[in-house]
Amino acid sequence: MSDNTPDPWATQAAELLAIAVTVAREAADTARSMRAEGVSGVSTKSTDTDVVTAADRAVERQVIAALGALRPGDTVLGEEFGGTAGDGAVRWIVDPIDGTVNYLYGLPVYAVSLAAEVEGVVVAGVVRNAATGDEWTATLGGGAFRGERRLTGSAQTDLAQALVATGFGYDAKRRAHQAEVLARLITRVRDIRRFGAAAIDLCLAAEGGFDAYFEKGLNPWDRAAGGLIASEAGLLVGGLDGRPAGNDMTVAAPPAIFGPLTDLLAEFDAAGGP
Ligand code: LIP
Repeated sequence: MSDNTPDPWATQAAELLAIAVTVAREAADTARSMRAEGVSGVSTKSTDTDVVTAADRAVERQVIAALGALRPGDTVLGEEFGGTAGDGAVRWIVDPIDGTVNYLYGLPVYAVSLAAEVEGVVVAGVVRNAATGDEWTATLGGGAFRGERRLTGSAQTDLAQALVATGFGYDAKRRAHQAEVLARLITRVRDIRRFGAAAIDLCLAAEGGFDAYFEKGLNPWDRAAGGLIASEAGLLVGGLDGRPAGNDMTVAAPPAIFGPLTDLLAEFDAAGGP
């Protein structure tokens, strides 16, 4: 390939990101306008505190319809309606409203998260805070951005000085285990933050808003776009014991503290429990 021949992967990633941004912005407008009218259609899923609203469902339907028109044949995996049929190499992964409890209470920390996966690899992602309009994007190998600002993550080298974000599941038994882990970790780091939206947590870690983030129990839609944004900002993103990020654990941290943090989390059995 000559120097000025565009990389077909980069070209495809840029095209998919442009679609993701267009669709996510329209979806975020819907989420915000529905919130302004008041929350409706509230029901629960895995527990009495795991809520879903009419807006979650409406936004996901909107994303599915928009992608079906722009990219017929692609698959869409979403939090509320699962996977749609598709025959192409591209799968879209969407959380229509990540931070649903924040949305329910009117706290301005909830996002549309949309990622494009090609042959199993996330190559483009956007996270848009629907309440504030803050938007983070990334393409594989193309860097991570908040608006036009390139993100480089935290340069923290001392875990004891690290500001660490996390989150908790909806099941009381899992929360009890997570609280035990937190009680042991909190004396080993600067402080803890809990904002309630994994996709935004990963983006704030990408911009150095906190030094690191970890959470047990994230689904693909929580972490697909934010995980790419964090890794393209220079953070290591993975699980414990050298495993990739998954439902059992997602950790995002600068290289100097990723090992010490994951070692402590493994010692505290953070990926274990219910
Ligand atoms: C939320 C995550 C958050 C986690 C919450 C919840 P949802 O996703 O983004 O990190 O701590 O318990 O799972 O339910 O708002 O889409």
